[in-house]
Amino acid sequence: MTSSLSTDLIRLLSDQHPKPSNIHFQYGTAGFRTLGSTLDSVLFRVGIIAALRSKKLDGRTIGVMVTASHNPEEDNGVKLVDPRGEMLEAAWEGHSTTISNAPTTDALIEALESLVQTAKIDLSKPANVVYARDTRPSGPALVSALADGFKAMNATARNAGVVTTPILHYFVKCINTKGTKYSYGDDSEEGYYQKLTTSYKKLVAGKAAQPALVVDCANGVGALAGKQLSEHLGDTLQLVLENTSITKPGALNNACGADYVKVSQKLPPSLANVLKPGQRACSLDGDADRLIYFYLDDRGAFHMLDGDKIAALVAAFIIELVKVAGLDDQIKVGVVQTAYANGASTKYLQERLPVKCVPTGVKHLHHAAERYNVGVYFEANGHGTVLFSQPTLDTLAEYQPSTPAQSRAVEHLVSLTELINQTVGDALSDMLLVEVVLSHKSYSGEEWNSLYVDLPNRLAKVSVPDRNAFKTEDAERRLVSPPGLQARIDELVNRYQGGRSFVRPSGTEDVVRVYAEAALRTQADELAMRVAGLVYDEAGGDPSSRPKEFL
Ligand code: 16G
Ligand code: MG
Repeated sequence: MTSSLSTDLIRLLSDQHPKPSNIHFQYGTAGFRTLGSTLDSVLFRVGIIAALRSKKLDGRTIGVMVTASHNPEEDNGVKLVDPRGEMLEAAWEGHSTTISNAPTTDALIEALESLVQTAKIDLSKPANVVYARDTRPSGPALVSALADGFKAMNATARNAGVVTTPILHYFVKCINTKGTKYSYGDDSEEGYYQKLTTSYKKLVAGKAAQPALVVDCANGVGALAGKQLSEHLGDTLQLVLENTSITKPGALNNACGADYVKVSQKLPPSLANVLKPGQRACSLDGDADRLIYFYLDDRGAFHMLDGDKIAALVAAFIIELVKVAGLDDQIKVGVVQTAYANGASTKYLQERLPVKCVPTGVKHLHHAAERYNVGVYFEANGHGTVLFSQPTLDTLAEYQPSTPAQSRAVEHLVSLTELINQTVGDALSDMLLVEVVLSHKSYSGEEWNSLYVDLPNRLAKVSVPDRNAFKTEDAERRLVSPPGLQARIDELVNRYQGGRSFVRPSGTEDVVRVYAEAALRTQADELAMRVAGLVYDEAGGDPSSRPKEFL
């Protein structure tokens, strides 16, 4: 191990991955994300950054995931995963942005040397990395640029192949806890499926088998994982995998997947002849970290059960188990949401347990959820999980139940801690979690849906010249800049019964997003459109993108 950067090697390899001069890259909410064809230099540099991050953390393994999730097939992206399987520490998002924008190889080497100095990185430490990609066609070339970055740093890198984002997070946590008392599991795909399905089988033992569940795999990596999961589940849960065309050009996330369902509030057309009235179905997104359920009623009308409905279902179930176990004095359950949570869900949850609202993005939700004994967090878009604190895990392990009912409830809680991916939202793990609750409650989709009635709502987006001109406060519920715009939004909102609307800059796309809800469908649509118009006029947006329809 040397104690300085191998600048000759970095130079040689960096010259093969030049930065395009006209693009500014930004490590945003979900890492770097843009057109896959522009990301070669970014991937090379992320390889170097991952190695440095590992050295900084004494050689602990860092994860790198190459994916653009629910975004179009031509997009791609990359994000780093910290050693406990959680999102990269915020300061390093800034370092990553700086390094990705160094215009030349010389500037890159200078930026790296400066990072080594300021972050006090001991270069003699080892660098360990595990990486994976989704099914995007641009993936293999980008992964090879990434591998050049590892090579430039002489890092030990393990290729985990083509897996879902949550599986990569799982690997990172397993590798870093191996052989300790916090060992999280076996760091293999087999280990992941075994862990999920073993706990699932325990949780539904003795319950009547549920009717088959239709799974829309978004023509992405969830199709591969869904197949393996299904094989491990055997007869315990029949999955009907749809939208599994992972090699068909243009198919990924196209008119299918969790984002399509959530934003358009429609059934993927490809399922029109598959889904029977009353049958449960769900959609994963392109990297299988989001989940949205839905069903058609007897009249063929579409009903969506989004992240908010999942949070309500799951939180109520866990609270009940804690109570039956006799642990309600010791284990407090709380929920974390964002401004996108449907107002009706917030009301429902607030009547039952503590609820906190935080800015969009998994890292905000995850950190807030860590403050509860059991923290249930879900974004309305279907990304979420449940975190059990270490003291809570210890309580569950040590507790001496005094009745068979208490004992059963504790066993179920322990199995839930195994079933639920503790690192990040995981569509497959969440799907099994939902199925457990539905089976325990004997709920149909319709019964689940009737926990509360969603307020009609609408999402819109507006292209503006500079989304950074939009600044928010109060967990993104109010705009502080451009000045005066919030007052005009308030004035509009007041004209609608049950009206609520907010505007925020996207962290993943060069747009400003608008959310609106109101008591009536037509009013929610109208409010969203009018607020979007206001944003457009304020920002002097591109005429071709003046809001005409909802995207
Ligand atoms: C990313 C985030 C998700 C967030 C979304 C918001 C992660 C893993 N995912 O998909 O949590 O809801 O971005 O996108 O952090 P936006 O800022 O473009 O609205
Ligand atoms: Mg995703």
